[in-house]
Amino acid sequence: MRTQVGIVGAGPAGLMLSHLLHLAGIESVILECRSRQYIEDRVRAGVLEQGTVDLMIETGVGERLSREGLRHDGVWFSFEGRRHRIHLSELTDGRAITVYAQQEVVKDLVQARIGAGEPIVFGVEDLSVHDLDSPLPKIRYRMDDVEQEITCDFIAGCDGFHGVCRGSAPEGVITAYERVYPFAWLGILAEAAPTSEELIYTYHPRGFSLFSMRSPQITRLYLQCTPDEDLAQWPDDRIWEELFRRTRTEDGWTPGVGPVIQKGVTGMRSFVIEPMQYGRLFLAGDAAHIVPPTGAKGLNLAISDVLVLSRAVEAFYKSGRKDLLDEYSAQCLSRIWKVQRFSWWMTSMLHLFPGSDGFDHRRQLAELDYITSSRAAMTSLAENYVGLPLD
Ligand code: RFL
Ligand code: PHB
Repeated sequence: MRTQVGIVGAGPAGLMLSHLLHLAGIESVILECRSRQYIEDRVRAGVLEQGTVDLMIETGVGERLSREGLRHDGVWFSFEGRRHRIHLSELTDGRAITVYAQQEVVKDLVQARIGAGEPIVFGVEDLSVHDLDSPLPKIRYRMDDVEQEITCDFIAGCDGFHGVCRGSAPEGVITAYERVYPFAWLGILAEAAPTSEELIYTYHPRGFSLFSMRSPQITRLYLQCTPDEDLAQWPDDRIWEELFRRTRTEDGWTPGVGPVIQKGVTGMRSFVIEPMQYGRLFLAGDAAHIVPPTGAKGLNLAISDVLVLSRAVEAFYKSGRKDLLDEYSAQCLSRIWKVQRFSWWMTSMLHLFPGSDGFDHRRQLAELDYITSSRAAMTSLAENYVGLPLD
C-alpha cells in the first residue's frame, strides 16, 4: 500500500492530523492498535483551550462541541476554606475554556474521518517503522495474521507515551528531559449534578483535590494520592469522606454525591523529547511530551503540534518547501516548554510534597493568595489556562 502520510495512533493527535491533512487535499492512513469502541470509550481529559475549540469549529468538526460543550468564563482556587474566582474571559479579551470530554472529541474526529471515506485501520498488531532517513519510510504491521507494509512520504508518530515510534530513532539522536512527581491522582466519575458551574482547584494540608465535570449530570473529581495507591483501599465512602474534608468551604459548599461510575489512578510526570523529528518521522502529542494533568494541557498540546505539522506538510506538497518541516520541532518546542512550565508550576503550587514543612506550606499559601489577588498574576494564569496561541 502507498500513502502520503502514514499516521500511527488514533488519539486526538493522529485523528486531528488526518483531518487537517484531508482538508488540505493530502492523503493519510491511520493505524491504531485498539478497537474503535475502545478509543471512543477511553475516559481522559475534559478541558479544551479556546484555540482547540476554535480550530474544531473552523475545520467543521465542532458542531456537537458548540451544542454540548460547557463554556467556562472562570475558574476557582480554594484554600484555607475560601474559594476565589479568576475571571478568565475578562482577563483575556473574551477567551475561555470549554469542558467537553476527550472521548467526545475522538468520536467527532473518527466520524469525520469515516464520513470522508478516509481509512482508519483498527486492531493492528506488532507495528514497526523503517527507513526513516530515506525519502520513502515504511510502516509494517500485522492484521488478521497477515503481514502488511505501507510506504509513505512521511510518518507521523502519534502513538502516545507508550508507543513505538519514539524509540525507533537511532540511539543518541533524541534527548529526553523528565520529572516524575512523588504523587498521583485518584480520579472518579460520579453520577451527580455538578454543584459548581466551574472547576475548583483546592490546596489542602491533606493534599490537592479538583472538582470538575463532564456534563450537567456527571461530576469528575480528583484527589492527590500516592503513586502506588491501592484502589481496593478506597471504597466509595472513603473517597467521598476525603473529598468532603478537602473541598468543603466556609460558605458550606461541598461536591454533590452520587453513584461512582469509574475510578482510576493516574501517575504524574513532565517529559519532553528534543528534537521531535528524525528523518521523515515526526512525533506529535504524548509520543513527544507528557505534562502533569494539573494544567489540563495534554490534549491541547497534541492539537497544537499537529496544526504546526499539517501546515509544514501542506507547504511541502503545495510548493516543495522543506523549511517548515525542518522547523517543526523547534517551533513546537518553544510552545511546549512554556506549557510544561505552566503545568509544573500549577502542580508545585497546589500539591503536598512529601517532606515539606511549615515554610513550604506558608510559601504555597502566599502564592495562592498572590495569584487570586494581584491582577497581574491572575492575568498571567488566565492567559496560560485558556491557552497560549496555538502556533
Ligand atoms: P493518545 O490519546 O495516547 O493516543 C495515542 C494512540 O496511539 C495508539 N497506539 C498505537 N497504535 C498503533 N500501534 C502502536 N504500537 C500503538 N501504541 C499506541 C493508542 O492506542 C492511542 O489510541 O495520545 P495523543 O493523541 O497524543 O493525545 C494526548 C492526550 O490523550 C493526553 O495528552 C490527554 O489525555 C492528557 N490529559 C488531559 N489533557 C488535557 O488537555 N486536558 C485535561 O483535562 C486532561 N486531563 C489527561 C487528563 C490525561 C489523563 N490520563 C489518564 C493520562 C486527565 C487524565 C486522568
Ligand atoms: C478533568 O476534568 O478531567 C480535568 C480538569 C482539569 C484538569 C485536569 C483534568 O486540570
